[in-house]
Amino acid sequence: MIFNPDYECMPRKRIKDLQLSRLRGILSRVWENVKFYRQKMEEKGLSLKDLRTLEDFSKFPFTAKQDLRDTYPFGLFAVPERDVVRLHASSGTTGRPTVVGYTAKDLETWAELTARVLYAGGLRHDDKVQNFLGYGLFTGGLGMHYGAEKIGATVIPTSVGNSERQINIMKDFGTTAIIGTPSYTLHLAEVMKDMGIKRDDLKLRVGFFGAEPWTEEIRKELESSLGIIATDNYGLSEIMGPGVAGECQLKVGMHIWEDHFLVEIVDPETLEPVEPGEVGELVITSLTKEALPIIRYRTRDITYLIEEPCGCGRTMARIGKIKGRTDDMLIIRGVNVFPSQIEEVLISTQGVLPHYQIVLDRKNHLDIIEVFVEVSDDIFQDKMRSLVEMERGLTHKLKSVLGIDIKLRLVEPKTIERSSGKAKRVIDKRKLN
Ligand code: ADP
Ligand code: K
Ligand code: ZN
Repeated sequence: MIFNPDYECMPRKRIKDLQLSRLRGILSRVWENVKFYRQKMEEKGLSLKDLRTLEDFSKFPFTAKQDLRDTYPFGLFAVPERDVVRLHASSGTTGRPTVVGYTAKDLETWAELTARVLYAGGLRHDDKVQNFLGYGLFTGGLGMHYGAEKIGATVIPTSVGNSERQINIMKDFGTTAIIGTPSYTLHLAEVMKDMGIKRDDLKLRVGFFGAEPWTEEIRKELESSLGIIATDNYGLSEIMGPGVAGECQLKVGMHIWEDHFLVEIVDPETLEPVEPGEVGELVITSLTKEALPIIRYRTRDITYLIEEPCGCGRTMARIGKIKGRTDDMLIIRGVNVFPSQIEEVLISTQGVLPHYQIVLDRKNHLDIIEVFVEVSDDIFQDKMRSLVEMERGLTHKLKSVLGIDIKLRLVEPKTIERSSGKAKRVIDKRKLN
């Protein structure tokens, strides 16, 4: 039932001891090898001797996504570049994505931890697992891939898109397990219906979903339309990628692998720890990462910690469903998008006014992003052709910055609502809760 019981079922006292010794190790590693961390600790008058207990750690500085951008591309790496065997990146402001790296040992750990998540949700040696998370610079596809192989399942790396082919492959290959984003999978379920394929024509039994927020209603819909047990899993590239935490089949919160990650929940305003079980911002420290160790990373994700033992026998704490984010990051089909990325493209384009609005909607379970942009009067009077060209040019530019399809609409001057206070840049029509 459990992939690695020695760790996953460790008594809590031993987990804490292991965390403290690994934390000492990682702190001394970044002190030696990453100027950024050493400086930040010295600024606070801290040295390695100041960590005697796990509680002492709350004095140490936080790390934010901006720190990764400021040190782009490899400034926070703790090993020589030649020891890095894989790079991934997540989208970021123009030209400056967040780059993450892995040593050979990091990749082994990653496979072990995605294997734990997949095993906890029911994946086994005999399964054929179709992975429709994106393969490429995103951590999703390849991250899950190696965990599934480690379990010994047959992996079908279809990656995202090409829905009809996905469904034909499920049917012809006898796929029993699927990995994807909840929204894309709902979309596939709908395409399946249109193709006249019923859930009993397929052999699906389990599904693994993450990369974006989803509700219990979506879970029920996925489970009933596909005939699967659907579990939630959580990860982020800065910490590793998928495999940071995942639900067991009891579906009562995501077990977080505390032998590799130290979790804290803090008040996002005061940055002080919240009471046990209370909701706050998730802060994660990687305890074993070699290439890119991260100290007290502010995930901006809102959740709570459950330390009580789980009915499955795992002793590792759980995090509740992600309730939202503290920043303005939008998640569109699993891809992270900041409104500022869109703004940068717009303001660097001649003839475009700094008035725009982003409208998010959902059609056939897929997120749709539309951008309304005002053009200047003289351009508006000009020939239609130049408008069409401008629309195309901007659409293309945004698509290449964000990596997702986007609809852009040029609109007449003074048609986007002006607000007296903070401009309303985002309208999110994708009802989640
Ligand atoms: P990934 O490729 O795993 O999506 P990213 O680094 O691109 O990793 O995005 C990480 C962010 O995605 C998280 O900080 C969180 O906001 C969101 N996310 C990932 N998994 C989940 C999940 N299961 N539920 C809600 N949000 C999630
Ligand atoms: K994401
Ligand atoms: Zn459990």
